[in-house]
Amino acid sequence: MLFVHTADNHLDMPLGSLPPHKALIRRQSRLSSFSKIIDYTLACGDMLLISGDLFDTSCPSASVVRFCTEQFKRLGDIPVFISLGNHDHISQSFNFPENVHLFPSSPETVTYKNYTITGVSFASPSADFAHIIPPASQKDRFNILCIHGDTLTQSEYNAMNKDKLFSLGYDYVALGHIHEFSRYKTIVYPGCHDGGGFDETGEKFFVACRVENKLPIVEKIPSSSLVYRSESFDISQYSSSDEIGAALCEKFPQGIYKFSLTGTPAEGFVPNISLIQDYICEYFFHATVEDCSDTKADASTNMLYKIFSDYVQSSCIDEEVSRLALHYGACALKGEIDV
Ligand SMILES: [Mn+2]
Repeated sequence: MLFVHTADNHLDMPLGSLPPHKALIRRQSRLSSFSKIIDYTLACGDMLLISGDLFDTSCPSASVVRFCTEQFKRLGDIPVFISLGNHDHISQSFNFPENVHLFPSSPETVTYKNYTITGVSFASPSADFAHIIPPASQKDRFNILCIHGDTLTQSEYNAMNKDKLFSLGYDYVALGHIHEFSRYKTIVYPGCHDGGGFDETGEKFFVACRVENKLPIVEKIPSSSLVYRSESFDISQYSSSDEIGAALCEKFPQGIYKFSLTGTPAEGFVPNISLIQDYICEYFFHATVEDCSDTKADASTNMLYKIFSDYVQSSCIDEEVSRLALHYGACALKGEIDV
């Protein structure tokens, strides 16, 4: 027995941290990574559980609904059980194929093979149904609860106490809402399947759960098509912006990045952020660079130097000339040379 569990796919999310043309490409790649979950289920799963926020809104675009319909159809007789969440709460009926079971707004238990699956969908953007979830009922089967909700904070999104949830006796609780993988006893958040912003950094997963002697053996399967990362990079040993650009491309794998430059660069050298950005945008899917180095700190305490370095950097001069200008400018401001 093996089933697949995913949640918080937010398939049509706008991806606002990317420029529009890249957001479009990224939305497609997030759909492709979702189709890999279908591939996996088709290859070795008894069923697919989706515990809410499959879509980013309760009125997803016709094209994304069509995409899901096609994907679910590929599963043939393998069932898909969906409990809708706060983002995609019940507001319309979908024309999903017959193998898809959408849970209603009050708890319902379905039996399939040697499983029972209990689920309930959000009927509006907020919900509070933790107190009406029935305990696991069929001791001779593997009992699963598939719902969306928050076990971490007191929130309006079906807040649940983890220990109370555990005491209901389910063999596996398939949760959604928190976009990061976590597990507490039999209670599992798979996290989102593929990052959608810098609040979802790092590798993302879906869960493949094997059942052995009524125990869930949980495996995280990586499913990101591209990973969001916030990275700091020490530029102390560099003296040109091109070198920094080259080093970033060499050191970091493909992805979507927010780089912070740190450290103390060689005297007189001020990294040219737009030059570095131009250099690395050829390589990474998307990357932004922020100067957090000591140069910046010095410059901000020395207004005159800042005005001077901004002027040099905005002038279209050769980088070597600009480096020398900043070096001599810094020395002159410190009174180390006469001008
Ligand atoms: Mn979500």
